[in-house]
Amino acid sequence: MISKLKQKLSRTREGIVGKVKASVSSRKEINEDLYEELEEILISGDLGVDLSLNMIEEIREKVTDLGVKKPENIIKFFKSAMLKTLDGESSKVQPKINDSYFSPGIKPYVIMVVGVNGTGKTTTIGKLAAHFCRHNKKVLLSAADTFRAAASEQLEIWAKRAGVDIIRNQPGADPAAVAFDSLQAATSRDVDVLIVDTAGRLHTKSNLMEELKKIHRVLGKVIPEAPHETLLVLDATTGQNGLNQAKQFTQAVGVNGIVLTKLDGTAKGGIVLSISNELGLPVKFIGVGEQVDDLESFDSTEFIEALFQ
Ligand SMILES: Nc1nc2c(ncn2[C@@H]2O[C@H](COP(=O)(O)OP(=O)(O)O)[C@@H](O)[C@H]2O)c(=O)[nH]1
Ligand SMILES: [Mg+2]
Repeated sequence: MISKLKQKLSRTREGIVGKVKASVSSRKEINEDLYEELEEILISGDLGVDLSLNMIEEIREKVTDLGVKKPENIIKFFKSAMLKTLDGESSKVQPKINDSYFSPGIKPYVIMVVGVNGTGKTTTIGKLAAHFCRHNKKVLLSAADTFRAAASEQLEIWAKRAGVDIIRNQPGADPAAVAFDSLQAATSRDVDVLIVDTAGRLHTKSNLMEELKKIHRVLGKVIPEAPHETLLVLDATTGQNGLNQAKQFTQAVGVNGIVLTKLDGTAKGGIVLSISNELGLPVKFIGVGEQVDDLESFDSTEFIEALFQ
């Protein structure tokens, strides 16, 4: 498990931890120069300016308090500072994608997936569907991204691959109506989990949030608690921009958790820490590739081990 993650996160491993290790081992003593260099590494790894500065400050205090002299001895402080950031209130251990993911008695469990176009919503839904299926859950997908024909076709391909059903309508159909029909179908077909795909951009951008609110509301008309979970998909390669997107989506429909995709393609995986620090939302899943198995439940300990081991 860790070795797979290690390989998938190799760019961030090299981009942050690799650079920290190199910087530390090239020096004979701990001095201001070193702290500055470390700070730059963290900022360029997308941990965010505030978090990077705080982390260096914390490390500096530990070095002074414990009288640490050798530069390489501060690597373990990095590791613990990162783990501490990830283990804040919002990032408790996340449920694995298995039976324990769902609270007993909730059926259908409704997951609404939101996010900007291209972040990886449809791909993530396909991966989730396949995982849930493997745990003997009956899954239904809802193609409520009706603005591009290609969007529901792509979801259909994933549905076939995962061996699950899909509810789709003509391109241009009212997405809230598709969501409504899907939830009714899920109820009558005894489905365990319904996953609703949504648009990330409309012709008139300002209406996107209204459209998502409408979908959210309509789901709640069929089952008052639905959606039980709203996942926001963020693309790790877009860095700090993602945090602003997150705030908009959260204001519109509320968000229970983040799926951070494309961590395999970036050296700036420090964004995971930034999200935990700034949004107060848990990272529930990480996407580490385009294949069906390239989705992992996020586990802070595994993540940090994969970067430092
Ligand atoms: N490398 C990589 N690519 C991904 C990942 N998740 C999605 N993608 C790719 O990102 C592109 C956009 O994904 P898509 O699911 O269509 O995004 P959507 O517009 O939000 O539905 C596709 O080419 C996906 O294969 C990931 O975790 N890693
Ligand atoms: Mg899509």
